[in-house]
Amino acid sequence: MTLMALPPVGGPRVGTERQLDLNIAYIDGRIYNPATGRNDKVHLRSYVGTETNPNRPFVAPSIEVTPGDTVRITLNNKLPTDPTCTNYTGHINTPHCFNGTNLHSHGLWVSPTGNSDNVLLKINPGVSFQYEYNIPPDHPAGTFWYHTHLHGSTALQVSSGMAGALIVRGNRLPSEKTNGDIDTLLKRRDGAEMRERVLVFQQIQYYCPKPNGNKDSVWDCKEGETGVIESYDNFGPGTWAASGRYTSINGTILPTFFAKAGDIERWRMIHAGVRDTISLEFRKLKEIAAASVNNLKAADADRFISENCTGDPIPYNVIADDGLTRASAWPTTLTTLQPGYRSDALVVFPEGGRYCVIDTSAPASASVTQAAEGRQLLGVVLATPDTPVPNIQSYLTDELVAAAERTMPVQVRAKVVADLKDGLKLTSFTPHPDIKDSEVTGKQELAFFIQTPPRPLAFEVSNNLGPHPDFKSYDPNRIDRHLTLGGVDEWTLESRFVGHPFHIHVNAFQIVKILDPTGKDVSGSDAVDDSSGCVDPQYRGLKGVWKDTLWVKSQLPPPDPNKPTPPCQKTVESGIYALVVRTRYQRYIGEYVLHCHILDHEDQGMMQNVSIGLPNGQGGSAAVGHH
Ligand SMILES: [Cu+2]
Repeated sequence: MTLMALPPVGGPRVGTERQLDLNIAYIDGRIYNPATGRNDKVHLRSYVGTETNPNRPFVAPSIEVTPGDTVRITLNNKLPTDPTCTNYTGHINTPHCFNGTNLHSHGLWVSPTGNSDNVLLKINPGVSFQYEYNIPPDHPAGTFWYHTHLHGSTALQVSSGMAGALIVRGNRLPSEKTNGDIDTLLKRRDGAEMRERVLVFQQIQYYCPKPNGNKDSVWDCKEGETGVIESYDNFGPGTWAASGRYTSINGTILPTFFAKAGDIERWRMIHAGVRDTISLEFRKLKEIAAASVNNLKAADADRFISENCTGDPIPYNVIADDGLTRASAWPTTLTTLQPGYRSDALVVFPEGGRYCVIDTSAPASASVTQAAEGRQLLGVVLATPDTPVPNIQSYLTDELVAAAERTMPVQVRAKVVADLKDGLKLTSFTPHPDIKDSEVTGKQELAFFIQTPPRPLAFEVSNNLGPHPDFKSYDPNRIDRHLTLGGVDEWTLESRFVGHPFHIHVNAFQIVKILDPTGKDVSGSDAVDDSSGCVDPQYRGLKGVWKDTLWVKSQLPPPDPNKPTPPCQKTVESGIYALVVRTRYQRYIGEYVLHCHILDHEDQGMMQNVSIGLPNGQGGSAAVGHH
């Protein structure tokens, strides 16, 4: 499988307006299945953009915008009529209205109300609606994404591939007073832009219903059968591994990327999947193994990687998390991407040859599946030879310093260069100033929880972390938190039952500290998080980083007494993590949501309504909205 770049779709540009039509309809297509070597027939809901590549329908078109743009996206819901959208009598937290939809611009700092990033809207079959995102001129440039977000059908539609990249490009240079866009630094010696790849990772977990109703064999799609996603019954713990499906990249399974040794590439990675944590690593692939990659069963991938993806992992540098440029590049060999995360990395393939792009193993408590995961192959890079790069870190530093000396304004040039030479600091490119202790005006507490049998299964959120947390499932008619515009809250996030990725709309947050169950801060640059019994690298270096989605790690359920305890699986006794983050409520008012980004948990109730109101002038918040 060869991967072409996604064609950017900004739609026709009129002044600072951009327009795009997205039709939502069932599409018949094919998805490559490495286990059988066949292209499985699938019948899935999909976004159909005016310029979508017909060969890769199950990833939405990339949208590119610049700060100051008005983006109009018209959703035309052409799915069949669905009585569970119009005459629903069931429970709000039972998945329903699979043909209803709406749109969320994940990570954008725009209004959450009216016809903007309003996920409380419902676009039923047969209805068209035009969203309007007014992207403010001071919006950070970075890697964002969009996806469907109707409570009750979110996981089903995103798992069908209804997600795409939303890239904000900026050309603002830093000055003595204001920070600039990292885009202005990433230039080659010849003045051209550094090479860039937009990578949308998706986990399309289609199944093939059997005529005899057998549920165990639904992952085995025979010739002539059609893969669908029409139920939540096949979501849940263990199903991803059982399905044998692969994480796709830009709609392609096991793609090949063509690169040149020594080029600095910006990988804009978006975890648009729901089912599986991605721990990204690059290793050299033995030449002799290259041919066998295309017929690789997911269950055999771990063995394949051990035998063929040899050598040390390739070091690379993360420069932005969730689209927001870091104060310092993070040198690593492994990045943990949870559902909803973005990661911008500068990657250099040090010599010619083939490289494995690997989703490496993660400890159980670090992953969506809540099980110690085997490794998966995501794709292969074919790098043409050039002058080898023996030391990536010093090479990257030299190239970025050279870029800064050519491109940065004279007033800030010395600072930017000194920063780069001091461990690749990027302090002239961060979008938000740090939130100091003195700025904090209030606090919020949040805990996630899943009620399990013998009690009825329920997906819940609490507003307090005390001994008697008030766990509640989502109620569309209840505002769970009243926040005040201009306020700055310190939030403490916990999970009382397995891990969940916390996501809040509108305003990003800054990570203050992440305490493991013993009270040790595991977010420092040299911290070691080994509370699960294995080293988990995902929190290291996150102190001070801005994000909009963050994994809230927790204890695991008690092990099955009839099975041996797997490695890396300390359980209830090991307690819970406390994540402390701060956020400013700036510019926008109205109602919006926070939720778990394992989207089937969200659909089943792990979500809250929050409202930002104007200050009432008396130290409180004035009521807003219809409640
Ligand atoms: Cu969850």
